[in-house]
Amino acid sequence: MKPAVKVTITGAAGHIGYALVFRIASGAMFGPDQPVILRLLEIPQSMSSLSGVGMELEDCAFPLLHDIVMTDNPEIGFRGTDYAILIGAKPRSKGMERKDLITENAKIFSHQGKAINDHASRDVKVLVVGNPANTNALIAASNAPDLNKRQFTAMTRLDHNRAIGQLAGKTNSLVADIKRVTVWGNHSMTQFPHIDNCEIAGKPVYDLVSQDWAIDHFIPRVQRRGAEIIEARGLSSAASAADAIVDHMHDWALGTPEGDWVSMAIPSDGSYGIEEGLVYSYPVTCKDGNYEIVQGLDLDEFSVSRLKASQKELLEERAIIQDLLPG
Ligand code: NAX
Repeated sequence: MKPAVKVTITGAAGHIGYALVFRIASGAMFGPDQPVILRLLEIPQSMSSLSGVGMELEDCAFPLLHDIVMTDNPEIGFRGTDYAILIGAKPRSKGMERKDLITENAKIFSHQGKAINDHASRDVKVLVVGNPANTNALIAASNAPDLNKRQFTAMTRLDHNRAIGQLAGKTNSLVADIKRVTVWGNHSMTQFPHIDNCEIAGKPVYDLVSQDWAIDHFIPRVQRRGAEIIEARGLSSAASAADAIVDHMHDWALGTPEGDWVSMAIPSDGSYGIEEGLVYSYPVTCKDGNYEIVQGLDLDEFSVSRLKASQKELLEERAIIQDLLPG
């Protein structure tokens, strides 16, 4: 049997954490032959609730789950970890300005970036989910000088999956037949779900839907899907977010299928004119634990303007937390 991989999950007692940990322990993330050790990190106030999650994990008797560590100490939580999934974040409270939310969360992610730098495996792969996810990933990466910035990513896979879901519904197609969807930019309302390169069952997408539909219905629907779910459930997305986390880490570690790509927010290398260093969502392919940006896609004027709008928002977010970026 393979040696167990260590997976740290922050905010493990929260809504997304509760929907996620059982799937990782069952083998959904790394496959049915890969044992896992879960390191669950919470804040002191949530440790009692976390102990209940731990009991339920034990009660599942997952054959692949070799150990569970539960802690409110980041040093212990990140010790030797191979995969770090940073979900725990401060929610926006009543009357809180967006700027305050960004600043409050920046403190958490700078602290956790340092702890990952000092205690995690040198090959750790980090996924930031807690919002504002792209900027939190930038802060965490900037506070981990001994690691490569490429080891820090943020999640736009839920947006990517939402885009595929909308296309499947509209065209009455199978999800498995939809290829080459991209979500560019920030995980926010400025994200740009983009289907110009998409194929459905081998046909160009615009044989099946019009460009007007894409601009007037599809893009805003995907951008607002989170709000639509909150309105319906009275709670934000949890199971679908957990599913997207499984997909993101699975594909990063084990690879993307031939002929397709996925969306990941990663430190920009300047591709497509985006400022180097910003954590920006691109189309990527993954192989052997690495990712590469898909190059050479044609972008029309409308698309370029959407990419720039999301970049502008990320630059504004970065300006708010500039003093937490060392150097
Ligand atoms: P919950 O409030 O249910 O859970 C958050 C958990 O994090 C709580 O148990 C809390 O005790 C813990 N926590 C807070 N600060 C912590 C810290 N410093 N260290 C460790 N744990 C800490 O929120 P949930 O619905 O699970 O959402 C979590 C985050 O995901 C939010 O920031 C949310 O906005 C974000 N999302 C991001 C998505 C994405 O696609 N990138 C989609 C889903 C979600 O909205």
